[in-house]
Amino acid sequence: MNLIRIPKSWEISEGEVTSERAYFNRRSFIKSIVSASIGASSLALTGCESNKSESQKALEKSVNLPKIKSAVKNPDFARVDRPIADELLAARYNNFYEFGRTKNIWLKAQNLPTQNWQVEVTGLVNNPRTYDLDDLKREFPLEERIYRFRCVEAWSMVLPWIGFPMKALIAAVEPKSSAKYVRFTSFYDKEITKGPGVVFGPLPWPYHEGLRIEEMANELAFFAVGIYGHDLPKQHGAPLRMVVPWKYGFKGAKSIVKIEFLSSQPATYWNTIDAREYDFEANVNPDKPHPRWSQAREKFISKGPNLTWEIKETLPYNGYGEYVADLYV
Ligand SMILES: Nc1nc2c(c(=O)[nH]1)N[C@H]1C(S)=C(S)[C@@H](COP(=O)(O)O)O[C@H]1N2
Ligand SMILES: [Mo]
Repeated sequence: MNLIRIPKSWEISEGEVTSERAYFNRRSFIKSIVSASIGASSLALTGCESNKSESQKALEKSVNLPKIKSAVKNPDFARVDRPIADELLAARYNNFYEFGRTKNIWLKAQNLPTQNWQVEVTGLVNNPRTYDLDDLKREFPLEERIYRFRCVEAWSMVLPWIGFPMKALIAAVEPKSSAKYVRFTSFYDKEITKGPGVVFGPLPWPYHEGLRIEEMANELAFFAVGIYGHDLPKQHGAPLRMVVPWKYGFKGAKSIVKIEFLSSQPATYWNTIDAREYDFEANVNPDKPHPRWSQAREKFISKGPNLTWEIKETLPYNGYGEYVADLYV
């Protein structure tokens, strides 16, 4: 298909080289460009290039997880106008900075300790509670939702999440009227994750994100515990991650350990690093360029096993305006 293209150098600077990577030194910057273009034509994207089949087996194992049989397909989100991403491609093209700066962290992310996971829900609520993962899966009916996903770096995919709407958790914990914002905090243990600690200054770990409470209550806002019919692979943010499909991907914090209801707007990870480049709201908007590149178009990734894409127009609110536009009048 003629829309599938090999990246030209100007496109690489827009997408493969992550905005975030501007914080890192020039050497790894250049190495990343080289490995990204090699990656586009070879299957093995792991450190172990000499043994492709071992790496391929490890990748397949990372997604070979228990099926979630109880999830029902939500008919409102049963399809979008473009195909779901190849599962193994989505599983080796991730952002998870705790494990490193490149897209290729899936193998390192297998060190994430997900057993006996607990999520503390606290702050301005009537029913604070610490849930373990089985509580969440049992108490909140699980559904499958196929959503568009758009990274601020201008690549996009369609992903089939399994989980439950955030508004169900809101109903369970009963926020007080003073609760206006919510902070979501990711797992962090630098002995385990070993990602970049310091760049120009210390990075503001743990990864943390925030929403206005009305945004969290919106029909679309979702907690994922699964993807592609099974439990969430570690590289996608196991065992619980946020999915807010009308916002850039960085708003969707992975591997959530804490959810706090607050009276004022919390600081967030990328916004703390560079407020000019990553605003708190971070709604997908083709008319609002990132300071260093346009957001008018995106590189839509779907087919595997190699990394290819089609250029598409970016949609306001990532195509979800009918659900969310009235939050921003
Ligand atoms: N804890 C944590 N959550 C994170 C990130 C991260 O580095 N750490 N990266 C974000 C970004 S920039 C994107 S695009 C998505 C990527 O999700 P995926 O790898 O499942 O596609 O995760 C988001 N959540
Ligand atoms: Mo992203």
